[in-house]
Amino acid sequence: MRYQLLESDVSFEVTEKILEDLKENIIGKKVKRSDDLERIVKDSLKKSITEIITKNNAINVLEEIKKSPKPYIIIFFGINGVGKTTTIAKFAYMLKKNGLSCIISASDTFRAAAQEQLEVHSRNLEIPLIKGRYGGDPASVAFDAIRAAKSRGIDVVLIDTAGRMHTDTDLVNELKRVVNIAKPNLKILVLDSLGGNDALEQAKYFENNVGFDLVILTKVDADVKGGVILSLAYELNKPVGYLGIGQAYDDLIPFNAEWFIQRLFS
Ligand SMILES: Nc1nc2c(ncn2[C@@H]2O[C@H](COP(=O)(O)OP(=O)(O)OP(=O)(O)O)[C@@H](O)[C@H]2O)c(=O)[nH]1
Ligand SMILES: [Mg+2]
Repeated sequence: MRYQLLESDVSFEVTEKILEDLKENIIGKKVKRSDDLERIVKDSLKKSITEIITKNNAINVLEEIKKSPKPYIIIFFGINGVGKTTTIAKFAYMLKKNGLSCIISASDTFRAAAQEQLEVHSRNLEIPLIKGRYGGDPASVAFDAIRAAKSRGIDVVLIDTAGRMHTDTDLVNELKRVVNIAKPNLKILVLDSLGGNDALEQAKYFENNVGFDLVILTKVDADVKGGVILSLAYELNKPVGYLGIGQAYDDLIPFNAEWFIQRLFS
């Protein structure tokens, strides 16, 4: 059992906690048949996992947006290639489907192709985009997007940012600056589920340096169990709000604890 949990990228601490719960639940229980034992074990696992995940329920972003003053500002960040830009396009699509207007701030002025990548999405989705100059100031792009949203009465501003590793002190400081200027209502950390427990390390790093409210876990369509979701909840008190399950615009789904438990033990 321990091995199965660790194999699913559940961190050591969380695995220990789940097994402790299990021990407590089994001791003193009369087991008549082996069926009973299996059921007790399954129930105990489900209970402790559900407890961990639902301890910090993700906020309902759509509801939050609807009841907040316009524009509601969301910034997306994370390390290189995790799927930030793609996730923003999916997020914009979801907003549109829910009757909310948005504008995208292409604040990744660091990677040459980032602006063009968003331009394609913006055209496909018919969503306005504020572009930046290559090498330009990402905070000023965000500032322009927010100003445009205010003057056009747009509901939501989605800010894309350049991927950064913790070794990029300059880029991390730059991210802090964008956050200070844009004053986002919501800070979303994008994590790649293929990164396994490294994703937890990234989360700790971003939490200590910038802070974040919600995780979007991408590439869950790959054959991963996503045990990092448990670690995020248990060790950082951070909820996963959405999962990326493919490359199409509608491949973003709200996180669901039951779905997760089924997957973990399938
Ligand atoms: N299968 C799958 N692929 C995804 C998912 N999300 C993103 N991708 C792919 O991951 C690759 C990187 O996505 P981007 O959105 O460019 O990632 P990024 O974080 O913006 O990258 P940088 O801006 O370079 O840091 C692309 O090929 C995406 O299509 C997902 O949920 N599932
Ligand atoms: Mg990008």
